[in-house]
Amino acid sequence: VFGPVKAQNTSDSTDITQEQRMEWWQDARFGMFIHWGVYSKAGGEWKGETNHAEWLQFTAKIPLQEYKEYAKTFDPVKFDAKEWVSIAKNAGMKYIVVTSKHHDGFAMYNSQVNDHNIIKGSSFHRDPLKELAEECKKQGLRFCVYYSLGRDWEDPDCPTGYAGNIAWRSNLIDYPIEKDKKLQRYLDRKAIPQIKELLTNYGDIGVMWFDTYELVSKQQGQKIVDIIRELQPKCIINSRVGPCLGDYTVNEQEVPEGISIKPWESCMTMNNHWGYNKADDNWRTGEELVHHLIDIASKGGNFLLNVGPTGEGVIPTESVERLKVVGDWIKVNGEAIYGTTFSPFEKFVWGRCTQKKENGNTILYFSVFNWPENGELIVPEVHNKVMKSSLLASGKQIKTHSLDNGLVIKLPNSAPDQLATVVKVVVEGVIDDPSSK
Ligand code: H79
Repeated sequence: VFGPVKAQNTSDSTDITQEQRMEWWQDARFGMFIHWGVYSKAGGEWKGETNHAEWLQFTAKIPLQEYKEYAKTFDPVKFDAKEWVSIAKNAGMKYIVVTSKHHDGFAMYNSQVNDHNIIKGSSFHRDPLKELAEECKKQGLRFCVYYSLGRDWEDPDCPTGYAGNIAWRSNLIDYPIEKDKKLQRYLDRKAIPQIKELLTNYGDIGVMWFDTYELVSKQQGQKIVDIIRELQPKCIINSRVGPCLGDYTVNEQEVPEGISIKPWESCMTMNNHWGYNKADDNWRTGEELVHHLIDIASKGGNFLLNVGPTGEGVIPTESVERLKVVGDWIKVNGEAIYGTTFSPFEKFVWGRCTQKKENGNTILYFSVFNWPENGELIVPEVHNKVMKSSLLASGKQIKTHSLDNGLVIKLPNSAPDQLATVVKVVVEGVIDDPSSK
């Protein structure tokens, strides 16, 4: 897909365009987020409180030395990279994004930068990122890493705190010079060397997924972008590397209302926590997840769905069950998701649409959430000639006819798929997208 790349040290002068870099990602549409670390062992429970998760060190106010002692007992003996990657693959996911270092500053890989890592600071002595990277390669998924950039509770120079008590740098007229020097020291001593390790020792990294840059300046973020472009020009960078930087924007725990033609992603948990919380049984249903995936695809975005494996290294069965529901649906209906682009219509009350262009025609995929009582779907303002229409799952032909105000699709009396039935309609030519109306 990509021609020869010439690594240079600014983001704009590499020979690979952003569009080329984003190609696999835009086709992929669906990935697995994995929040896993020392905190997973507690399962959210600390001294009787049960509402902690990946923020454990902060929310339970655990002193660094005590957290380091706790890390030494971390020993996820049941961790099996092959199992995790298979679960993602069977769910129809095309990439995984795994926490290489969360806010606790603990590297979940073999880092030479300091001892706060899984090889030197835990009982595990294996490098799960290496195992996951190799397994992804075997099974054909892209390996991507999460890195907490602007928050690190191990490094004395990195500003601590959270969104509630730290202002965003862009809102500060005078960001104190000494604080900026400290942040720079942390970047030079820890973050940048670790980013280089990740980009050097784990083969191709699909995405560098940064989190929390609140106090990182545009120049500081740009320098990190330049380093990544130099080491791996094909690596995609999310927007949380610094103000107004990166290849695509991130939405956390929400899906935007409308369509966006610029690349974007929604990351979401299946229950109320990112990291494993054994007391949290507020699970979304498989159906909700399927609908989110379709909704996001219809708006031109990617869905990054989270799992929080246990301290033993096991993805909770509740998550696996739900991923199976999504996987079973996508095995039959994946054509309506992968390689599609955003809907040419505003969203419908009965469902969503994605599309693909092919030989001068447009393939429309209508995913029906709410089956119409009269068996008719109305698609307003479509006057293109219909070449073919069928149910995607069975290939069964269905009838359509045109009215002055649009296209009418005749459906069977009841929904063949309770989660979402996809109707595939091939029309001649193109359909204007809503932004051009
Ligand atoms: O990694 C996940 C979160 O830990 C991280 N981003 C996602 C992908 C994140 N960092 N900051 N935030 C999310 C926003 C801050 C949330 C908080 Fe809280 C609300 C901090 C304190 C109150 C969540 C709830 C953490 C503690 C309680």
